[in-house]
Amino acid sequence: LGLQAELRRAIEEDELVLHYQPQVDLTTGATVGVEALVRWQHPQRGLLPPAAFLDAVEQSGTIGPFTSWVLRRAVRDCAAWRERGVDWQVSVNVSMRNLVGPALAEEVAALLAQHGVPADRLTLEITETALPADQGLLASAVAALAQLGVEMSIDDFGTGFTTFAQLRSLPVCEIKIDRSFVSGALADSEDRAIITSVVALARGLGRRVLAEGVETPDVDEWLRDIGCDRGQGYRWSKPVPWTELLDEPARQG
Ligand code: G
Ligand code: G
Ligand code: MN
Ligand code: NA
Repeated sequence: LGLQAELRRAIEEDELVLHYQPQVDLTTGATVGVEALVRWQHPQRGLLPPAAFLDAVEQSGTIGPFTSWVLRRAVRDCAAWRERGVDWQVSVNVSMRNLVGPALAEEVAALLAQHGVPADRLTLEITETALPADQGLLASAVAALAQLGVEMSIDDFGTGFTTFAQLRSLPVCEIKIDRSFVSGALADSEDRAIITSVVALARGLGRRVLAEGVETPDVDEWLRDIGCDRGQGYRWSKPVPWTELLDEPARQG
């Protein structure tokens, strides 16, 4: 069986699983959101990380059904923790192909309504590993989602192709600083210069800023001092099933 056929089966047979990693408000230390990170529970090869299959998903034309599965599961899980009185946002990674593909906003609106989840509890993380073919299509897709009240985030910021013009014009509410700048920031003045500048840029544009790859309390503290809003990383938790995050709330300062 080729990888593409296997992937189609994986989606149909529910072999995919979502792990979640906390996103923490740096001023309070409270978990305010979780990022959904997909894994594939492969019947022969065990639990596979996204790096083992995401390229194949993108190239095989299954990114539509794949992302639909992730969105359905993430919104369903969000409804389940809301039932327990937990008000986390949930962040889902979407590819540029999903965004400019057909009717993502309609699909998302139907899902949120079905599960009674408020639109502002869902964040879509957009990774721009390649420039989208059509800026107009991108702008109207993002506008339609923003109109619903869904939040959008630019993932891996600083490693992709987002222009200042796009940052200014797209109704994106969060900038997510790539972990390559964050993990070793205290030992690297260039990383610190980049992070400080992105935090200032986000503030000036009225956007939220999240640093990913926060591994230690001293980086957490430095980010808080320079006014970064949120953090994500091993400092709080690796990605785990959401029920484990309820059992072990994020460690405090
Ligand atoms: O969990 P891990 O660190 O192995 O994730 C590696 C990469 O895979 C991350 O950069 C993330 O953006 C991507 N990824 C994880 N889950 C999903 C998903 O559900 N959809 C998409 N499109 N990408 C994902
Ligand atoms: O979509 P994104 O690239 O942001 O996905 C997060 C990825 O980063 C996941 O693969 C996760 O396992 C990884 N990750 C999460 N926290 C940390 C961290 O503190 N340090 C490092 N090196 N990787 C992390
Ligand atoms: Mn992400
Ligand atoms: Na990232």
